[in-house]
Amino acid sequence: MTPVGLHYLLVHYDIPAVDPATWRLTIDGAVEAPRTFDLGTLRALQAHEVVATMECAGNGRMRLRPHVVSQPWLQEAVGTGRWRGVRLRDVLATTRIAGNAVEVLFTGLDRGLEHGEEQLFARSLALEAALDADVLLAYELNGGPLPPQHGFPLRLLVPGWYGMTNVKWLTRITLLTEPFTGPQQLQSYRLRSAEGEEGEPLSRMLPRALLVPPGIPEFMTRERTVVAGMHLLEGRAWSGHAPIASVEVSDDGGGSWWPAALDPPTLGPHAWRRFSTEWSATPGRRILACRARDESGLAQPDEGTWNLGGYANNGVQRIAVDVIPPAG
Ligand SMILES: Nc1nc2c(c(=O)[nH]1)N[C@H]1C(S)=C(S)[C@@H](COP(=O)(O)O)O[C@H]1N2
Ligand SMILES: [Mo]
Repeated sequence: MTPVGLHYLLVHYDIPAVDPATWRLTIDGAVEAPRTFDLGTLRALQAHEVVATMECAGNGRMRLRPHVVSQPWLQEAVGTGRWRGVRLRDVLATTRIAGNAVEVLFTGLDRGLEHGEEQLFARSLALEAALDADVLLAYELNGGPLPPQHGFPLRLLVPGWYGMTNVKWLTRITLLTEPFTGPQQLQSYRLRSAEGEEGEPLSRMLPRALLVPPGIPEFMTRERTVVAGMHLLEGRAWSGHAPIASVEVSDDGGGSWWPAALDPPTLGPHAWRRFSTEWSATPGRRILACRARDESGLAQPDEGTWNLGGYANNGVQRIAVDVIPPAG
């Protein structure tokens, strides 16, 4: 589990200051009767908990060449939280959805300018995906109230999907009879190789494995130093498409690989899996790497594919390590 203060943050505009006493959630659009909920009414509904790994679609962007100007993530934009709230489908069941509804639009309270347009952060989901039993309107994270920076008082949580799906500071849920065409849907979060292309929308997280870097870092380069001998290497692996099938580790930058052991999925189907392996470190310069494959057959590429937004770069992690002889 990621402690709340160590969970990454991605905030497009400003964190809104919300008074929980006057906050309301509105359900409208293609429904029989629009509905409004206050926090107390939502909390009185059946609660549901999901442990989910969330990763920003821009994680790994800094490793793409040429450089893409946006949030310059290396590989830190991922975290695993215990989210508690109500099932979206239970909330939607309090009114009748029109037969011609195709999408559900989620609108946050945060306002800003982007793509030359003033907007509230808003994203949609296909109705079928929105009705999944693990899709939550979350009001708690890791046993405490949702902190302001993570969407207080209520956020959407769609396990397995890239971060942008999980709209924070929810104020409105609208049933749509036509696909949403707002800027966060049609301009951002699409895989495009050139300007003007329509592109593919991003959805579920691609597989990725990350090692806990062994030894100690050098201040500037972040390269590691370890003493020769046996070391336990461990890390976490996840995919939004299917359970992790295998993780492999290398100490020669990916020339040769050996399998790591996977822990059982004790945190449930939507959380990362721990992996570990023994490493016999011999003196010299080593490049550690790891790569995951999931049960749908998706595997990490050596290098991610460049795209305009710098999204979904799940190229393998590489860690430079100087292995030094034991003292004396
Ligand atoms: N309302 C709103 N929701 C949002 C965002 C935002 O800027 N505004 N950022 C999105 C993005 S891009 C990501 S990666 C996740 C990050 O969630 P976290 O900050 O709680 O980790 O929230 C998503 N939901
Ligand atoms: Mo993101």
